[in-house]
Amino acid sequence: MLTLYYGPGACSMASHIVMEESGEKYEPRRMDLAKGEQRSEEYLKMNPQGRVPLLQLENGEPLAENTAILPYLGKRFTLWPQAGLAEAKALSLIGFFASSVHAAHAHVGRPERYTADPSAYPGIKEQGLKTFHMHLKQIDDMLAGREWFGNEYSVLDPYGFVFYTWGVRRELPMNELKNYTAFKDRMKNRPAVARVLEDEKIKV
Ligand SMILES: N[C@@H](CCC(=O)N[C@@H](CS)C(=O)NCC(=O)O)C(=O)O
Repeated sequence: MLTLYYGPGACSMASHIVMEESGEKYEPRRMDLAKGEQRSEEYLKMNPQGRVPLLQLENGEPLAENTAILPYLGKRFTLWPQAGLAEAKALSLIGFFASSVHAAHAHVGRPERYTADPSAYPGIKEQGLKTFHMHLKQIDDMLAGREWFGNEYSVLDPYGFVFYTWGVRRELPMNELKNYTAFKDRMKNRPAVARVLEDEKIKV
């Protein structure tokens, strides 16, 4: 059985939704990130980065990073765009989400990663929020005239959904992003998404 280590409201929500969508029995392991459970000696042995998500495979092997976990789960549960260019585009979007959108948000929540000078935190947070908001607008444009990020529902959608919830958390004017908001409503209508939102106690 697969084991998923996740933190409520974290980027691991994407894998959490995928596991719920899959219908496969799995072991969800909730981590209290505020308490630092991700930095316990035992957890660091599995993921030296001290981050979620972490997927533990049936043979005990750990797999870290959204960029690897989501394609792996997508292929396992046929939630992955298979055709040549569709797959390349999926990887392109996952790369953008992980390295640009998530990274911009990290400047808001974790300014200490980017400077040793606490007096610089406000400027880093402010610019991070601006960049994050700019990326959310780009995502809104990508969704124009589309139901899902790919031609069909896939692992890209739960990942894209996470950043909407973060926009709400940071009190950005998300309702102005019409395509993204309609996408969020479609996601919320999926029973697996509703279960995860309830479990992680996320209002969106
Ligand atoms: N590059 C990693 C980033 C994972 C990541 O930053 N996870 C955050 C939650 S969204 C985390 O575990 N934070 C805990 C910490 O930084 O201590 C990925 O995409 O999987």
